[in-house]
Amino acid sequence: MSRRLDSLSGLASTAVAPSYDRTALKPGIIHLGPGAFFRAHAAPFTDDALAAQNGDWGIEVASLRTADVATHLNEQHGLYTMLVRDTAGTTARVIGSVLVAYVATRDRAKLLARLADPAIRIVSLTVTEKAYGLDPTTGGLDEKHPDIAADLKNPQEPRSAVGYIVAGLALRRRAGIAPFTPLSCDNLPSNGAVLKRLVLGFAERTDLELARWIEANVPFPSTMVDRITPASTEETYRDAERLTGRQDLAAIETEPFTQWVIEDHFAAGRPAWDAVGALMVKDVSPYEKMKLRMLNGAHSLLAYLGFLHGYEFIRDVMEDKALAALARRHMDVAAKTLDPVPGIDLDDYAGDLIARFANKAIAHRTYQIAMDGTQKLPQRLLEPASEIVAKGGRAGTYALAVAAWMRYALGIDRNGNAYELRDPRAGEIAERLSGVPRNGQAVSAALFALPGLFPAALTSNAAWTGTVAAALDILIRNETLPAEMIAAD
Ligand code: CS2
Repeated sequence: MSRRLDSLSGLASTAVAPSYDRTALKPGIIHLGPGAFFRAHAAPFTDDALAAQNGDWGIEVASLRTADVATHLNEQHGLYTMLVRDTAGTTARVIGSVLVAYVATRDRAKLLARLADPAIRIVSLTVTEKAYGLDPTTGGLDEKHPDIAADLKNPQEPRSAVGYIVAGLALRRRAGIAPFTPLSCDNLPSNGAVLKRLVLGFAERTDLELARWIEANVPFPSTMVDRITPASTEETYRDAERLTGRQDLAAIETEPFTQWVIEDHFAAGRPAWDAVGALMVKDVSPYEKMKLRMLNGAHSLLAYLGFLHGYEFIRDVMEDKALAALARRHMDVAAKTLDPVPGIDLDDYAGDLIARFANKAIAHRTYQIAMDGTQKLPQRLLEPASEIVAKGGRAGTYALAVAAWMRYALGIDRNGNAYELRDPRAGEIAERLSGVPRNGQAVSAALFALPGLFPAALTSNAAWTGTVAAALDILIRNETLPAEMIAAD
Protein backbone atom coordinates (compact mmCIF):
# COMPACT_ATOMS: atom_id res chain seq x y z
CA MET A 1 0.00 0.00 0.00
CA SER A 2 1.39 3.44 -0.91
CA ARG A 3 1.66 6.43 1.41
CA ARG A 4 -1.43 8.57 1.96
CA LEU A 5 -1.91 11.73 -0.10
CA ASP A 6 -0.95 13.93 2.86
CA SER A 7 1.45 16.25 1.00
CA LEU A 8 2.31 17.26 -2.54
CA SER A 9 5.89 16.06 -2.46
CA GLY A 10 6.80 13.13 -4.64
CA LEU A 11 3.51 12.85 -6.54
CA ALA A 12 3.64 10.52 -9.54
CA SER A 13 4.23 12.31 -12.84
CA THR A 14 0.79 11.12 -14.01
CA ALA A 15 -0.89 13.53 -11.56
CA VAL A 16 -1.20 17.30 -11.85
CA ALA A 17 -0.62 19.29 -8.63
CA PRO A 18 -1.83 22.81 -7.69
CA SER A 19 0.44 25.45 -9.22
CA TYR A 20 0.02 28.03 -6.44
CA ASP A 21 1.65 28.17 -3.02
CA ARG A 22 -0.75 26.28 -0.76
CA THR A 23 1.23 27.06 2.39
CA ALA A 24 0.32 30.75 2.00
CA LEU A 25 -3.37 30.08 1.38
CA LYS A 26 -5.77 31.70 3.86
CA PRO A 27 -9.46 30.82 4.26
CA GLY A 28 -12.26 32.91 2.76
CA ILE A 29 -15.05 30.37 2.22
CA ILE A 30 -16.90 27.88 4.38
CA HIS A 31 -18.62 25.17 2.39
CA LEU A 32 -21.44 23.09 3.89
CA GLY A 33 -21.75 19.59 2.40
CA PRO A 34 -18.38 18.44 0.97
CA GLY A 35 -19.89 15.54 -1.00
CA ALA A 36 -18.53 14.29 -4.32
CA PHE A 37 -20.33 17.00 -6.29
CA PHE A 38 -18.65 19.84 -4.38
CA ARG A 39 -15.27 18.15 -4.74
CA ALA A 40 -15.84 17.86 -8.50
CA HIS A 41 -17.27 21.34 -9.04
CA ALA A 42 -16.86 24.36 -6.72
CA ALA A 43 -13.57 23.15 -5.19
CA PRO A 44 -11.77 22.68 -8.56
CA PHE A 45 -13.25 25.97 -9.84
CA THR A 46 -11.75 27.67 -6.79
CA ASP A 47 -8.48 25.76 -7.27
CA ASP A 48 -8.34 27.15 -10.83
CA ALA A 49 -9.17 30.65 -9.59
CA LEU A 50 -6.37 30.47 -7.02
CA ALA A 51 -3.94 29.33 -9.71
CA ALA A 52 -5.05 32.22 -11.95
CA GLN A 53 -5.16 35.08 -9.44
CA ASN A 54 -4.35 33.87 -5.91
CA GLY A 55 -6.37 35.63 -3.19
CA ASP A 56 -7.43 34.57 0.31
CA TRP A 57 -10.07 32.13 -0.81
CA GLY A 58 -9.13 28.82 0.73
CA ILE A 59 -12.15 26.66 1.62
CA GLU A 60 -12.99 25.21 5.01
CA VAL A 61 -15.63 22.52 4.66
CA ALA A 62 -18.20 21.16 7.10
CA SER A 63 -20.13 17.90 6.86
CA LEU A 64 -23.54 18.34 8.45
CA ARG A 65 -24.17 14.61 8.87
CA THR A 66 -21.54 11.93 8.39
CA ALA A 67 -17.91 12.12 9.46
CA ASP A 68 -16.11 10.01 6.83
CA VAL A 69 -15.36 12.58 4.14
CA ALA A 70 -14.20 15.14 6.73
CA THR A 71 -12.00 12.57 8.45
CA HIS A 72 -10.35 11.51 5.19
CA LEU A 73 -9.85 15.11 4.07
CA ASN A 74 -8.21 16.06 7.37
CA GLU A 75 -5.92 13.04 7.27
CA GLN A 76 -4.82 14.41 3.88
CA HIS A 77 -4.62 18.12 4.94
CA GLY A 78 -7.52 18.84 2.59
CA LEU A 79 -5.84 17.31 -0.47
CA TYR A 80 -7.72 14.92 -2.72
CA THR A 81 -7.63 13.62 -6.27
CA MET A 82 -10.12 14.50 -8.96
CA LEU A 83 -10.22 11.90 -11.73
CA VAL A 84 -11.66 13.09 -15.02
CA ARG A 85 -12.91 10.20 -17.09
CA ASP A 86 -13.51 10.12 -20.80
CA THR A 87 -13.38 7.41 -23.42
CA ALA A 88 -9.89 8.70 -24.33
CA GLY A 89 -8.70 7.90 -20.79
CA THR A 90 -8.59 9.07 -17.18
CA THR A 91 -6.56 12.00 -15.89
CA ALA A 92 -5.73 12.78 -12.25
CA ARG A 93 -5.43 16.19 -10.68
CA VAL A 94 -4.81 16.95 -7.02
CA ILE A 95 -7.04 19.76 -5.76
CA GLY A 96 -5.55 22.12 -3.19
CA SER A 97 -8.32 24.61 -2.41
CA VAL A 98 -9.69 22.78 0.65
CA LEU A 99 -7.84 23.64 3.86
CA VAL A 100 -9.62 21.78 6.65
CA ALA A 101 -12.83 19.88 7.34
CA TYR A 102 -15.25 19.97 10.27
CA VAL A 103 -17.97 17.55 11.29
CA ALA A 104 -20.81 19.80 12.39
CA THR A 105 -22.27 17.38 14.92
CA ARG A 106 -18.89 17.10 16.66
CA ASP A 107 -17.32 20.52 15.99
CA ARG A 108 -20.40 22.73 16.37
CA ALA A 109 -18.82 25.45 18.55
CA LYS A 110 -15.75 25.61 16.35
CA LEU A 111 -17.84 25.82 13.18
CA LEU A 112 -19.99 28.61 14.63
CA ALA A 113 -16.82 30.51 15.57
CA ARG A 114 -15.49 30.08 12.04
CA LEU A 115 -18.78 31.40 10.59
CA ALA A 116 -18.27 34.52 12.70
CA ASP A 117 -14.70 35.12 11.47
CA PRO A 118 -14.56 38.29 9.31
CA ALA A 119 -12.13 36.47 6.99
CA ILE A 120 -15.00 34.22 5.90
CA ARG A 121 -16.85 36.11 3.19
CA ILE A 122 -18.78 33.33 1.46
CA VAL A 123 -20.74 30.38 2.87
CA SER A 124 -21.52 28.05 -0.01
CA LEU A 125 -23.59 24.88 0.17
CA THR A 126 -24.32 21.62 -1.64
CA VAL A 127 -26.59 19.79 0.77
CA THR A 128 -29.14 18.29 -1.71
CA GLU A 129 -32.72 19.42 -2.22
CA LYS A 130 -34.17 17.63 0.79
CA ALA A 131 -31.91 19.33 3.33
CA TYR A 132 -33.26 22.83 2.73
CA GLY A 133 -36.46 22.42 4.75
CA LEU A 134 -38.71 23.65 1.98
CA ASP A 135 -42.42 23.03 2.57
CA PRO A 136 -43.80 21.68 -0.73
CA THR A 137 -47.31 22.98 -0.08
CA THR A 138 -46.43 26.56 0.94
CA GLY A 139 -42.99 27.03 -0.63
CA GLY A 140 -41.87 28.46 2.73
CA LEU A 141 -39.96 27.02 5.67
CA ASP A 142 -41.09 23.52 6.66
CA GLU A 143 -41.39 23.74 10.44
CA LYS A 144 -41.95 19.99 10.59
CA HIS A 145 -38.66 19.12 8.88
CA PRO A 146 -36.83 17.30 11.72
CA ASP A 147 -33.63 19.41 11.60
CA ILE A 148 -35.50 22.70 11.13
CA ALA A 149 -37.88 21.86 13.99
CA ALA A 150 -34.92 21.13 16.27
CA ASP A 151 -33.13 24.32 15.19
CA LEU A 152 -36.19 26.52 15.74
CA LYS A 153 -36.33 25.24 19.33
CA ASN A 154 -32.63 25.71 19.84
CA PRO A 155 -31.21 28.21 17.32
CA GLN A 156 -27.87 28.48 19.15
CA GLU A 157 -27.10 24.83 18.51
CA PRO A 158 -28.04 24.32 14.88
CA ARG A 159 -28.10 21.12 12.85
CA SER A 160 -29.47 22.27 9.50
CA ALA A 161 -27.75 24.37 6.83
CA VAL A 162 -30.36 27.12 7.23
CA GLY A 163 -29.88 26.98 11.02
CA TYR A 164 -26.11 27.38 10.65
CA ILE A 165 -26.41 30.28 8.21
CA VAL A 166 -28.83 32.13 10.50
CA ALA A 167 -26.71 31.42 13.60
CA GLY A 168 -23.55 32.57 11.79
CA LEU A 169 -25.21 35.77 10.58
CA ALA A 170 -26.60 36.42 14.09
CA LEU A 171 -23.10 36.15 15.59
CA ARG A 172 -21.72 38.56 13.00
CA ARG A 173 -24.48 41.09 13.47
CA ARG A 174 -24.00 41.04 17.25
CA ALA A 175 -20.24 41.50 16.84
CA GLY A 176 -20.63 44.27 14.26
CA ILE A 177 -19.03 42.17 11.50
CA ALA A 178 -20.20 42.49 7.90
CA PRO A 179 -22.21 39.49 6.66
CA PHE A 180 -20.93 36.69 4.45
CA THR A 181 -22.67 35.81 1.20
CA PRO A 182 -24.64 32.53 1.34
CA LEU A 183 -24.21 30.71 -2.01
CA SER A 184 -26.53 27.82 -2.82
CA CYS A 185 -25.08 25.32 -5.31
CA ASP A 186 -27.95 22.80 -5.29
CA ASN A 187 -30.24 21.86 -8.17
CA LEU A 188 -33.20 23.97 -7.09
CA PRO A 189 -34.75 26.64 -9.30
CA SER A 190 -33.83 30.14 -8.07
CA ASN A 191 -31.74 28.44 -5.41
CA GLY A 192 -30.52 31.77 -4.00
CA ALA A 193 -34.04 33.18 -3.73
CA VAL A 194 -35.25 29.94 -2.11
CA LEU A 195 -32.41 30.01 0.40
CA LYS A 196 -33.17 33.65 1.20
CA ARG A 197 -36.85 32.85 1.77
CA LEU A 198 -35.96 30.01 4.14
CA VAL A 199 -33.27 31.95 6.01
CA LEU A 200 -35.65 34.90 6.46
CA GLY A 201 -38.48 32.55 7.45
CA PHE A 202 -36.24 31.02 10.10
CA ALA A 203 -34.98 34.38 11.38
CA GLU A 204 -38.50 35.81 11.50
CA ARG A 205 -39.50 33.01 13.83
CA THR A 206 -36.49 33.40 16.11
CA ASP A 207 -35.21 37.00 15.94
CA LEU A 208 -37.19 39.58 14.01
CA GLU A 209 -34.50 42.26 14.10
CA LEU A 210 -31.99 39.82 12.70
CA ALA A 211 -34.44 39.05 9.90
CA ARG A 212 -34.68 42.74 8.99
CA TRP A 213 -30.88 43.05 9.09
CA ILE A 214 -30.45 40.05 6.80
CA GLU A 215 -33.04 41.38 4.41
CA ALA A 216 -31.25 44.71 4.19
CA ASN A 217 -27.65 43.49 4.08
CA VAL A 218 -27.23 39.96 2.78
CA PRO A 219 -27.19 39.07 -0.91
CA PHE A 220 -28.29 35.58 -1.93
CA PRO A 221 -27.01 35.02 -5.47
CA SER A 222 -28.56 32.15 -7.40
CA THR A 223 -26.36 29.73 -9.33
CA MET A 224 -26.65 27.04 -11.97
CA VAL A 225 -24.25 24.19 -11.36
CA ASP A 226 -23.46 21.31 -13.67
CA ARG A 227 -21.08 18.39 -13.66
CA ILE A 228 -22.06 14.73 -13.76
CA THR A 229 -20.44 13.12 -10.73
CA PRO A 230 -21.10 9.49 -9.88
CA ALA A 231 -20.56 8.32 -6.31
CA SER A 232 -16.97 7.17 -5.69
CA THR A 233 -16.32 3.44 -5.80
CA GLU A 234 -13.39 1.11 -5.10
CA GLU A 235 -12.35 1.69 -8.70
CA THR A 236 -12.13 5.45 -8.05
CA TYR A 237 -9.74 4.85 -5.15
CA ARG A 238 -7.71 2.30 -7.11
CA ASP A 239 -7.28 4.58 -10.14
CA ALA A 240 -6.44 7.57 -7.93
CA GLU A 241 -3.71 5.55 -6.24
CA ARG A 242 -2.39 4.28 -9.57
CA LEU A 243 -2.18 7.78 -11.09
CA THR A 244 -0.96 9.79 -8.07
CA GLY A 245 1.17 7.13 -6.40
CA ARG A 246 -0.68 7.87 -3.15
CA GLN A 247 -3.54 6.29 -1.33
CA ASP A 248 -6.51 8.69 -1.36
CA LEU A 249 -9.73 7.98 0.51
CA ALA A 250 -11.28 11.31 -0.53
CA ALA A 251 -10.83 10.80 -4.29
CA ILE A 252 -13.73 11.51 -6.63
CA GLU A 253 -14.37 10.93 -10.32
CA THR A 254 -16.24 13.06 -12.80
CA GLU A 255 -16.77 13.92 -16.49
CA PRO A 256 -14.76 16.49 -18.50
CA PHE A 257 -17.69 18.93 -18.81
CA THR A 258 -18.21 21.51 -16.08
CA GLN A 259 -20.38 24.61 -15.92
CA TRP A 260 -21.13 27.27 -13.34
CA VAL A 261 -23.37 30.28 -13.89
CA ILE A 262 -23.50 32.70 -10.98
CA GLU A 263 -25.36 35.91 -10.21
CA ASP A 264 -22.59 38.38 -9.55
CA HIS A 265 -23.87 39.84 -6.32
CA PHE A 266 -21.52 39.30 -3.37
CA ALA A 267 -21.31 41.20 -0.08
CA ALA A 268 -17.52 41.10 0.21
CA GLY A 269 -15.92 39.82 -2.96
CA ARG A 270 -15.42 36.37 -4.45
CA PRO A 271 -12.65 34.29 -6.03
CA ALA A 272 -11.77 34.96 -9.68
CA TRP A 273 -14.20 32.25 -10.81
CA ASP A 274 -15.00 34.31 -13.91
CA ALA A 275 -11.34 34.13 -14.98
CA VAL A 276 -11.52 30.33 -15.09
CA GLY A 277 -14.74 29.68 -16.97
CA ALA A 278 -17.62 30.54 -14.64
CA LEU A 279 -20.21 32.77 -16.26
CA MET A 280 -21.19 35.75 -14.12
CA VAL A 281 -24.67 37.04 -14.97
CA LYS A 282 -27.40 39.34 -13.67
CA ASP A 283 -30.15 36.70 -13.85
CA VAL A 284 -29.38 33.02 -13.70
CA SER A 285 -32.95 31.74 -14.11
CA PRO A 286 -32.90 31.04 -17.89
CA TYR A 287 -29.79 28.87 -17.41
CA GLU A 288 -31.18 27.12 -14.35
CA LYS A 289 -34.45 26.30 -16.06
CA MET A 290 -32.63 24.98 -19.10
CA LYS A 291 -30.40 22.74 -17.03
CA LEU A 292 -33.10 21.49 -14.66
CA ARG A 293 -35.60 20.77 -17.41
CA MET A 294 -33.33 19.45 -20.16
CA LEU A 295 -30.52 17.72 -18.27
CA ASN A 296 -32.05 16.79 -14.94
CA GLY A 297 -35.54 16.13 -16.34
CA ALA A 298 -34.17 13.72 -18.96
CA HIS A 299 -31.85 12.23 -16.33
CA SER A 300 -34.78 11.37 -14.05
CA LEU A 301 -36.78 9.97 -16.98
CA LEU A 302 -33.86 7.72 -17.95
CA ALA A 303 -33.09 6.80 -14.36
CA TYR A 304 -36.59 5.52 -13.54
CA LEU A 305 -37.28 3.81 -16.86
CA GLY A 306 -33.73 2.49 -17.03
CA PHE A 307 -33.82 1.13 -13.48
CA LEU A 308 -37.12 -0.63 -14.23
CA HIS A 309 -35.54 -2.18 -17.33
CA GLY A 310 -32.68 -3.50 -15.22
CA TYR A 311 -30.03 -1.07 -16.53
CA GLU A 312 -27.46 -0.28 -13.86
CA PHE A 313 -25.89 2.84 -15.39
CA ILE A 314 -27.12 5.76 -17.51
CA ARG A 315 -24.60 4.81 -20.19
CA ASP A 316 -26.35 1.40 -20.45
CA VAL A 317 -29.76 3.06 -20.85
CA MET A 318 -28.28 5.17 -23.64
CA GLU A 319 -27.40 2.01 -25.54
CA ASP A 320 -31.08 1.19 -25.69
CA LYS A 321 -31.94 2.99 -28.93
CA ALA A 322 -35.62 3.53 -28.07
CA LEU A 323 -34.84 5.03 -24.65
CA ALA A 324 -32.02 7.20 -26.01
CA ALA A 325 -34.40 8.54 -28.65
CA LEU A 326 -37.02 9.14 -25.97
CA ALA A 327 -34.51 11.16 -23.93
CA ARG A 328 -33.70 13.33 -26.93
CA ARG A 329 -37.39 13.88 -27.67
CA HIS A 330 -38.00 14.78 -24.07
CA MET A 331 -35.23 17.38 -24.23
CA ASP A 332 -36.73 18.86 -27.41
CA VAL A 333 -40.14 19.12 -25.75
CA ALA A 334 -38.57 20.62 -22.61
CA ALA A 335 -36.64 23.14 -24.75
CA LYS A 336 -39.94 24.51 -26.08
CA THR A 337 -40.92 25.53 -22.53
CA LEU A 338 -37.83 27.75 -22.18
CA ASP A 339 -37.16 31.40 -22.84
CA PRO A 340 -34.11 32.03 -25.03
CA VAL A 341 -30.90 31.41 -23.08
CA PRO A 342 -28.19 33.99 -23.88
CA GLY A 343 -25.36 32.47 -25.90
CA ILE A 344 -26.80 28.94 -26.00
CA ASP A 345 -28.35 27.06 -28.91
CA LEU A 346 -30.77 24.62 -27.28
CA ASP A 347 -30.46 22.12 -30.10
CA ASP A 348 -26.68 21.96 -29.64
CA TYR A 349 -27.18 21.83 -25.88
CA ALA A 350 -29.45 18.77 -26.22
CA GLY A 351 -26.94 17.09 -28.53
CA ASP A 352 -24.15 17.68 -26.03
CA LEU A 353 -26.29 16.27 -23.20
CA ILE A 354 -26.94 13.08 -25.17
CA ALA A 355 -23.19 12.67 -25.70
CA ARG A 356 -22.50 13.30 -22.00
CA PHE A 357 -25.11 10.74 -20.92
CA ALA A 358 -23.59 8.20 -23.33
CA ASN A 359 -19.99 8.71 -22.05
CA LYS A 360 -18.87 5.13 -21.62
CA ALA A 361 -16.20 6.06 -19.09
CA ILE A 362 -18.79 7.38 -16.61
CA ALA A 363 -20.58 4.78 -14.50
CA HIS A 364 -23.50 6.82 -13.15
CA ARG A 365 -26.01 4.58 -11.41
CA THR A 366 -29.68 4.89 -12.33
CA TYR A 367 -30.38 4.10 -8.67
CA GLN A 368 -28.30 7.11 -7.56
CA ILE A 369 -30.30 9.51 -9.74
CA ALA A 370 -33.60 7.83 -8.78
CA MET A 371 -33.06 8.88 -5.16
CA ASP A 372 -35.24 11.64 -3.62
CA GLY A 373 -37.83 11.67 -6.40
CA THR A 374 -40.36 13.74 -4.43
CA GLN A 375 -37.72 16.45 -4.07
CA LYS A 376 -36.66 16.39 -7.72
CA LEU A 377 -39.83 15.81 -9.74
CA PRO A 378 -41.43 19.28 -9.30
CA GLN A 379 -38.71 21.44 -10.87
CA ARG A 380 -37.51 18.82 -13.35
CA LEU A 381 -40.78 17.42 -14.65
CA LEU A 382 -44.00 18.62 -13.05
CA GLU A 383 -43.68 22.37 -13.56
CA PRO A 384 -42.75 22.13 -17.26
CA ALA A 385 -45.44 19.45 -17.79
CA SER A 386 -48.15 21.67 -16.29
CA GLU A 387 -47.06 24.56 -18.50
CA ILE A 388 -47.31 22.29 -21.55
CA VAL A 389 -50.76 20.90 -20.77
CA ALA A 390 -52.03 24.39 -19.85
CA LYS A 391 -51.22 25.37 -23.44
CA GLY A 392 -53.06 22.34 -24.79
CA GLY A 393 -49.94 20.17 -25.31
CA ARG A 394 -49.72 16.45 -24.54
CA ALA A 395 -46.61 16.27 -22.33
CA GLY A 396 -46.47 12.57 -23.18
CA THR A 397 -42.81 12.02 -22.31
CA TYR A 398 -43.56 13.64 -18.96
CA ALA A 399 -46.43 11.21 -18.39
CA LEU A 400 -44.03 8.32 -19.05
CA ALA A 401 -41.48 9.75 -16.62
CA VAL A 402 -44.11 10.13 -13.91
CA ALA A 403 -45.49 6.62 -14.55
CA ALA A 404 -41.94 5.27 -14.26
CA TRP A 405 -41.42 7.12 -10.98
CA MET A 406 -44.71 5.72 -9.66
CA ARG A 407 -43.75 2.18 -10.64
CA TYR A 408 -40.37 2.76 -9.01
CA ALA A 409 -42.14 4.02 -5.86
CA LEU A 410 -43.63 0.53 -5.39
CA GLY A 411 -40.16 -0.54 -4.21
CA ILE A 412 -40.14 -3.97 -5.90
CA ASP A 413 -38.20 -4.62 -9.09
CA ARG A 414 -39.32 -6.75 -12.03
CA ASN A 415 -37.73 -9.82 -10.44
CA GLY A 416 -39.70 -9.34 -7.26
CA ASN A 417 -36.76 -8.01 -5.23
CA ALA A 418 -37.42 -5.18 -2.79
CA TYR A 419 -35.19 -2.09 -2.77
CA GLU A 420 -35.08 0.98 -0.58
CA LEU A 421 -36.77 4.05 -2.06
CA ARG A 422 -34.32 6.51 -0.50
CA ASP A 423 -36.76 9.41 -0.43
CA PRO A 424 -37.58 11.60 2.58
CA ARG A 425 -41.29 10.95 1.88
CA ALA A 426 -40.84 7.16 1.54
CA GLY A 427 -42.88 6.48 4.69
CA GLU A 428 -45.77 8.60 3.48
CA ILE A 429 -45.63 6.95 0.03
CA ALA A 430 -45.75 3.48 1.57
CA GLU A 431 -48.74 4.52 3.69
CA ARG A 432 -50.66 5.88 0.70
CA LEU A 433 -49.94 2.70 -1.27
CA SER A 434 -50.85 0.29 1.47
CA GLY A 435 -53.90 -1.78 0.49
CA VAL A 436 -54.13 -0.10 -2.91
CA PRO A 437 -54.69 -2.59 -5.77
CA ARG A 438 -51.63 -2.83 -7.99
CA ASN A 439 -53.01 -1.37 -11.18
CA GLY A 440 -52.23 1.85 -13.00
CA GLN A 441 -55.48 3.59 -12.16
CA ALA A 442 -55.41 2.91 -8.42
CA VAL A 443 -51.68 3.42 -7.82
CA SER A 444 -51.55 6.66 -9.80
CA ALA A 445 -54.63 8.00 -7.98
CA ALA A 446 -53.01 7.23 -4.62
CA LEU A 447 -49.77 8.99 -5.54
CA PHE A 448 -51.42 11.95 -7.29
CA ALA A 449 -52.98 12.64 -3.88
CA LEU A 450 -49.61 13.18 -2.12
CA PRO A 451 -49.97 16.70 -0.63
CA GLY A 452 -48.02 19.43 -2.42
CA LEU A 453 -46.44 17.23 -5.08
CA PHE A 454 -48.54 17.30 -8.25
CA PRO A 455 -49.88 20.64 -9.52
CA ALA A 456 -53.65 20.79 -10.09
CA ALA A 457 -53.04 21.68 -13.76
CA LEU A 458 -51.83 18.07 -14.17
CA THR A 459 -54.12 16.14 -11.84
CA SER A 460 -57.21 17.85 -13.29
CA ASN A 461 -56.21 16.96 -16.85
CA ALA A 462 -57.94 13.63 -17.55
CA ALA A 463 -56.06 12.99 -20.79
CA TRP A 464 -52.70 13.39 -19.07
CA THR A 465 -53.54 11.40 -15.94
CA GLY A 466 -55.02 8.74 -18.23
CA THR A 467 -51.72 8.42 -20.10
CA VAL A 468 -49.89 8.08 -16.78
CA ALA A 469 -52.30 5.38 -15.60
CA ALA A 470 -52.09 3.46 -18.89
CA ALA A 471 -48.26 3.49 -18.93
CA LEU A 472 -48.12 2.62 -15.23
CA ASP A 473 -50.42 -0.33 -15.78
CA ILE A 474 -47.98 -1.77 -18.32
CA LEU A 475 -44.99 -1.10 -16.08
CA ILE A 476 -46.72 -2.76 -13.11
CA ARG A 477 -47.18 -5.88 -15.24
CA ASN A 478 -43.43 -5.64 -15.93
CA GLU A 479 -44.09 -5.43 -19.63
CA THR A 480 -42.12 -3.24 -21.99
CA LEU A 481 -43.82 -0.02 -23.00
CA PRO A 482 -45.08 -0.34 -26.59
CA ALA A 483 -43.06 1.46 -29.26
CA GLU A 484 -45.88 3.89 -30.08
CA MET A 485 -46.05 4.99 -26.45
CA ILE A 486 -42.28 5.53 -26.21
CA ALA A 487 -42.32 7.35 -29.55
CA ALA A 488 -45.03 9.84 -28.53
CA ASP A 489 -44.07 13.35 -27.47
C1 CS2 B 1 -28.67 13.94 -11.24
C2 CS2 B 1 -27.77 15.14 -10.98
O1 CS2 B 1 -28.60 12.65 -9.28
C3 CS2 B 1 -29.29 13.41 -9.98
O2 CS2 B 1 -30.44 13.68 -9.68
O3 CS2 B 1 -29.66 14.31 -12.17
O4 CS2 B 1 -26.97 14.94 -9.87
C4 CS2 B 1 -26.92 15.49 -12.20
O5 CS2 B 1 -25.98 14.50 -12.47
C5 CS2 B 1 -26.21 16.80 -12.01
O6 CS2 B 1 -27.15 17.79 -11.72
C6 CS2 B 1 -25.40 17.17 -13.24
O7 CS2 B 1 -24.92 18.46 -13.09
